[in-house]
Parts: sequence; C-alpha cells; structure tokens
Amino acid sequence: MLPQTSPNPPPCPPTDSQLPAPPATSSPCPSNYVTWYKNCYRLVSEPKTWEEAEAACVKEGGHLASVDMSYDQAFISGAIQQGNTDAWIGLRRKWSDGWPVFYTHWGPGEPTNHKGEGCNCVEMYEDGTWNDNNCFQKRGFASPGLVSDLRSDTL
Ligand SMILES: [Ca+2]
Repeated sequence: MLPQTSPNPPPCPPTDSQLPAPPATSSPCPSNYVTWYKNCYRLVSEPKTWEEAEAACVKEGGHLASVDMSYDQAFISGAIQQGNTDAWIGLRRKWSDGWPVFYTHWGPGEPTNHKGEGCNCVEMYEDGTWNDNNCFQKRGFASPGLVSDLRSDTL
C-alpha cells in the first residue's frame, strides 16, 4: 500500500504580524500630549522648514511623525484638520524615524516630484491627503514627543 500524502497548502505570504513593532515608550505622555499606540503626539503650529521641524523633534528625542498604517493616518489627519494647518510629516523619500514605507495616502496626482519642489518633503493637508512639497516651505508639523514651541491647538 502506498503511503497517502496530502499536498501541503502553499505557505502563507508574510503578514503584518511579522513586521517589527514600534518601540514602546515606558513613560506616560507629558500633559497636553495625546497617547496613540504608545507614542505621544502634539501638533506644533509654529511654521518651520522640514529640516527645522525634524531637528526640533530630534532635539526632544523623537522624529517627525511617521504614518505607518491607516490608524495613524486617521489620528494625525484628524488632528491636523482640527489645527487648521497643513503640517509636515516625517517622510522625505523615507521615514525619518527609520520605518519602512509601506503605507501612503497621496492626494490625486501626487507625488508630483516637481523640480520646483526641491527635495520633496511630504506634508499632510487638512483633508488628510499627502503632498510632496519643497522642503524649505514652512509648515507646522506633527511631532511625537515635542515639548517646546507649542500653542493650544495640539493633538
Ligand atoms: Ca506635490
């Protein structure tokens, strides 16, 4: 009698569960921050260039906000809409915090990669869509963990 072998199902493709989890913050968020997936966020209204905004975040031990999934997108876009401002996010070809780019929310026709838009840093419009723009434009920015230069319209 021949051994009966059943064909194995094909291996499952990699799933999101195999992606590294974001680093957890062990301390609770400072006051006036909002906790979102173990990160603390504020929307900073003071206009800065992308580099200045990133530097301000690094000074406080973080990076410009990265949008790693639709939950982040919904949360950050909601806050930007409340703040009535366009805001830099941490994308400049790659996320400044090192995350791989596997989620995007470009507006229609974006990214345009216009030569006039310089090094193509990414801002989020009030409607939540993304636009690559000149890095030397000054925008508010969505920042995890920034303490200074804040106004009341925070996340
Ligand atoms: Ca653009």
